[in-house]
Amino acid sequence: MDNQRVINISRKLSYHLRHGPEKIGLKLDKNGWANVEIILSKLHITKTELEECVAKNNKQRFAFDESRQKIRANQGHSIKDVDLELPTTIPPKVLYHGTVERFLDSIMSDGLRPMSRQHVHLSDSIETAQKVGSRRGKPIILKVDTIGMIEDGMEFQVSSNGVWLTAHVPSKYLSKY
Ligand code: HQG
Repeated sequence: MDNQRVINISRKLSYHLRHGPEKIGLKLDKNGWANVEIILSKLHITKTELEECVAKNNKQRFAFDESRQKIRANQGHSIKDVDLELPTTIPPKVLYHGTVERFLDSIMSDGLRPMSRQHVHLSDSIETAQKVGSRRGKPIILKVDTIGMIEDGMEFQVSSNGVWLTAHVPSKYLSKY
């Protein structure tokens, strides 16, 4: 498949597996898994094409189950009922979040909120945070003091594609990089 087709299919997968499964008559189970056959028929693609999209996705956004009959998104869901059941994990001492200037006042008073997603998304690399922030303009990188958060009882999970997730980062754990 050419790259553009891989990207187009991946965008549809991202949308249906994280935000709007019902738009194509798909159901996600409580752990976010969807039936591969239904996706193939609704998106008019072959299993080989789907497998290529999963393998080539630049952020490894999707995963098959062992039987390869189910697929789910590794992170980024807005659907409240989906629980990926990721274990609580100790992160590196510092994590990063890329954002833009216009959100800073609000973030510094209210902390980082999940907004429309289930979790706040953080990364262990400055480079990734820069890419995430650049989606919205000139990136501003915030450092998250994870040690302080853990001491105060907050928890982290890491998705299988390496995105760190948490419920809320109060502003006292945030500083500008
Ligand atoms: C901001 C992409 C005002 C936050 C990326 C961000 C990532 C606040 C935006 C993943 C705020 C939410 C997630 C507050 C947070 N006041 N603004 N209190 N708290 N914000 O897209 O982290 O391609 O939901 O800074 O690569 O940008 O989808 O989060 O700018 O990994 O796989 O509100 O999405 O991955 O935006 O990106 P998002 P994000 P995928």
